[in-house]
Amino acid sequence: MTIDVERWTDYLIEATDGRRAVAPITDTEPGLSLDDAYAIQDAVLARRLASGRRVVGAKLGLTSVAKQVQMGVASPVFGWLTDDMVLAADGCVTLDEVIHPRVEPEIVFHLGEELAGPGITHHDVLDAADWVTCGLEVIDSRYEDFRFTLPDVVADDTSASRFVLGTNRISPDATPLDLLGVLLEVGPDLRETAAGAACLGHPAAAVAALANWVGGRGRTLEAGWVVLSGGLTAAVPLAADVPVRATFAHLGTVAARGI
Ligand code: OOG
Ligand code: MG
Repeated sequence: MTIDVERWTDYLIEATDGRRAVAPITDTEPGLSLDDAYAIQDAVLARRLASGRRVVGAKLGLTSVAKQVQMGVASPVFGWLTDDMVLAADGCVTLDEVIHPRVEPEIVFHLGEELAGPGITHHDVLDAADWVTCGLEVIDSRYEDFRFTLPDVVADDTSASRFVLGTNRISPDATPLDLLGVLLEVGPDLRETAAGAACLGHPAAAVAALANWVGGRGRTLEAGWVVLSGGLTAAVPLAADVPVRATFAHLGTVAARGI
């Protein structure tokens, strides 16, 4: 590895804490590899944990064609969720604390048992999860205009910023998750529609892939964690006082708004 991991870790933490978008790392380091990027992601997380944060789960990103097309990056990615990212059930996001937030609807798993890859299948995920709910992820790329390449977005914890969960929890096998429809509304306007299958064919298959990827890096998905399986639609900007609402079949409604 030829890159200076500490330098880029400082760079991303300062952007987050200073609420200031910065140029993608690859503008300066065009050779940034995916391994370099995950090393920066790990170092950013380690700093956060050293300052008192706690991991509460993991996330997939760029698991739907809608997201891959919107961001111009055609490969799924993963990142980590910490306790400071959890929003109250009203989904209010203090806009002074973020840069340029966007919102996307996701199917969310809560793990009752750990998932240790490799070899995890989507059936293992359905067995290990004790409940499933809907969520809105608030992404907030630290890069100007959400402009990034695959290694850039990985280094930046895949734009993780905040998330809010719905209150309706169902058993993972209560209904076929690939057939769950979702409507995404901004204020009174219907903006996007999708089904669970938009997420790599089945959201549980995406979580299985995640368990296997992190397993390859010596990590497990732990009991008690939440896993965001990835945005089903393109993300929409979060503005002051305009509610963004996702309504899912069987899972109910979850909303977020900027304040
Ligand atoms: C990267 C994060 C993508 C998802 O669900 O697709 C993501 C981004 O779009 O900024 O979280
Ligand atoms: Mg997401």
